[in-house]
Order: sequence, then C-alpha cells, then structure tokens
Amino acid sequence: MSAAGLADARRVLARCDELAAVTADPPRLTRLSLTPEHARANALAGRWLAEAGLSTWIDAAGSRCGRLEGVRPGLPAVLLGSHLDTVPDAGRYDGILGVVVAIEVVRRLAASGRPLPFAVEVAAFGDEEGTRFGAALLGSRALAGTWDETWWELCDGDGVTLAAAFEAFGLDPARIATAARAPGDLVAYLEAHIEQGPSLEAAGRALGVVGSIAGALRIAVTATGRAGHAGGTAYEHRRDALVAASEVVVAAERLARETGGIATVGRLSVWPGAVNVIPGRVAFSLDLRAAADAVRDRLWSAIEACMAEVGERRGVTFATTLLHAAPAVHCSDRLRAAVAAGIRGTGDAEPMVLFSGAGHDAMALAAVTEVAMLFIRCHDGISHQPAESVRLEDVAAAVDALEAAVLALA
Ligand code: HGY
Ligand code: MN
Ligand code: MN
Repeated sequence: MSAAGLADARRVLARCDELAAVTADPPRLTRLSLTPEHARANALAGRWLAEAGLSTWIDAAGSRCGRLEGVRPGLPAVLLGSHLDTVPDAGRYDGILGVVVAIEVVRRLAASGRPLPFAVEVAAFGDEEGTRFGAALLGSRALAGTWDETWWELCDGDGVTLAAAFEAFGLDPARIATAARAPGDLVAYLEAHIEQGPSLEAAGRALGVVGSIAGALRIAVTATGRAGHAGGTAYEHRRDALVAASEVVVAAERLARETGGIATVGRLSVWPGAVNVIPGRVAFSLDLRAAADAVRDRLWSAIEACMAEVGERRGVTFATTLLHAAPAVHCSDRLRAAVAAGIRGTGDAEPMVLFSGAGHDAMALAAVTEVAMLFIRCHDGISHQPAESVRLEDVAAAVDALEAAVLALA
C-alpha cells in the first residue's frame, strides 16, 4: 500500500469522523432524513465535492449530488454513491464510508487530468434506512424514477408527514419527478459499503464483490385485544394483545428458519403500558428478507397464517401495513467484472463473491441502470451500532479498487 494511498484513506476516515459528529443525540450517532443534521451532512459532502472540482447540487429528493464531466459535456454518467442517513445510535461507516470513498475516487479522477468517455457522478442519498418514515430507499428511488406518491402521507414519530418534512427542508414535493434520471443518463451504479457481516474477516480478505442483494419486506403490525385489570381478570376472560403478539414474534423466527428467510422484530410498543393493566394494544415491526423473493413472500404468508390462528384462539385482531418492499437484486456481470478487476488490482487474485443480506441503495438503482457493489471488511461483521469499525489499509484498498473499477469501464 503506497504512502499516498494511506494518506487518502486517512482523509476518508477523518471525514467519516467529521460526519459522525453531525448527530441529533450526541454522543450517539443518529442522523435522520430531512433534518438539520441531514442538511449539515449535505453541506459537508458538498464542500468536499466542490474542493474536488465537481459541480454539486441537491436534487429534488434532498440527495447531495456531484458531477465530473467526461471528454465532452453531457455524457451519460457512471454513478457512485451510498447514503448519509443512519439508524438510531449508529456506527459511523454504514453508508457514510461509501459516500466518502466515492468522493475520494472522483477527487483522484478529477486530479488525473484524464477525462473519461463518460461523466462520473456521486450521489449521497438522505434516506436509505427508512428510520424516520418507515419506507426505505427514498432518495435512491426518487433518482431511479420509482417514487411512490403514497409515501407523502407517511408520518414520523412526531406526526410530521413526509410532505411537510420536504417543505421544512426547503424541497417542493411537486418537483420530486425532477430527481428521476432517465436510463440513458447512467452507464452504471457502483456502491462501496461495509459488508455488515463476518465473511470477509473470516476469509482474511479486505474486499469482496457482491453477487446479489436480499429482497425485503417491512410491515407495521398492530395487535388489538382488550385492556383489563391484571388482578381481577381470569385468563379465560383475557384478550391479551402482548401475549398474542409475543407468540407471533417467536413464531416469526421459527418460520424464518424453516423457510430459509430471516425475520426481525426491531420495535415493539405496548399500550397502555401500566404494570397492572392487561395490554389492550401492541404495535410491532416486521423486517423480512430472503435471497429469493418467492422465499421472502412464503415467509410472510406463513406469518400471516400464524397471526390468523393466534388471533382466533386469543380473541385478538392483527392489522398489518406494508411499509417497504424491495425485490432481490442480481448485480450485473459486466459491473461485477469491473469491481473484481479493481479488487485484483489491490493484490487479491481471487476476489470473493458475497451475498448481501443487508439492503442498499443499489437495490433502487437497479430499476434504472446496472448495479454492482464493493464490500469492505468490517470488524466482527458488526454494524448498526457504535462498535462498527474498519481498517485503514482496507479503506485504502477500497479507494484503489473503486477507482480501478471505474477506469475498467472506460
Ligand atoms: O436494513 C438494511 O439492510 C439497511 O441497513 N438499510
Ligand atoms: Mn444500514
Ligand atoms: Mn447501509
């Protein structure tokens, strides 16, 4: 690894640290879409893109964008990117590292003085996680032209609609369609991202190329029974929403193991929430994923059947709302070959191919262009929490590999 490469990697990690300080609840890192923290992160990324010599703007969905022209103005672009938003109490590399690595690559390309047969753009998406409004991939779906007009009525935890949040951020919901790129605008989408799994570390590799990304469903579930007195209500008279929901939560794991999918309940709320009152209502989230959409959908059907059986037996009704659905994505052979060439250039002769259980903006971009992803080793596969960490030399290798992948497309 050259000294220059390590110096670039130090700049990348220092910028991830700078972004980690842009948070709504210090000392934890929580940066939600369309908030003042999002605006500050957009400003930092905008400064770095401008310093690299790119034109830069905020698109109609609030994503920070930058463009380096090719041999002549107006050429279709290779798009590099990832996301700047986080989950609550997040690590500082999920999404953010991919954005900063993309900015580093385009800085190098601009400084080389060798224009390419395509433009190179960077997109820093503002809502990949779906933490604030429940639906995910909002920025990348706007850019891919697959915005869903029903999203405008989605509300955050304070009852603020997505439309109101757009306006508060200085965006006009009526202009959302102007964020969409035509298929002819883009040559490819390449995303660098931490693996968020243990495979690269277990294999002693710094980098890997993604073969495919899991399909996902996110569902909001409400179980409604009847509140009652904890002391005076015998079991045969109870319609306990929490015990019913708990049966479904435990069954979701069992059914996922049986079907080959994976199910997670990340959030659960109980009403009225008093120690001496039988819960009358419970709301919980379901996050379902699988390598194949048919498996994902079979898992969801099995959980729905479980809810019907438990509800019937316990006198509890289950209402569900589908918040997010994303099909499984196969990365393009052409772009996987470019990413693999980039990895080989870093000295790894046999680039490892990985399945991504984690979702990414690349899933949305697949609607408008070919996509591929470069995975970066992260310690113990830890992600979505502060212990997320990467190695300096792996970040240096990632910048080299992504730059080489772009050049391989030229
Ligand atoms: O949920 C995911 O897989 C991603 O971190 N948004
Ligand atoms: Mn994430
Ligand atoms: Mn991510």
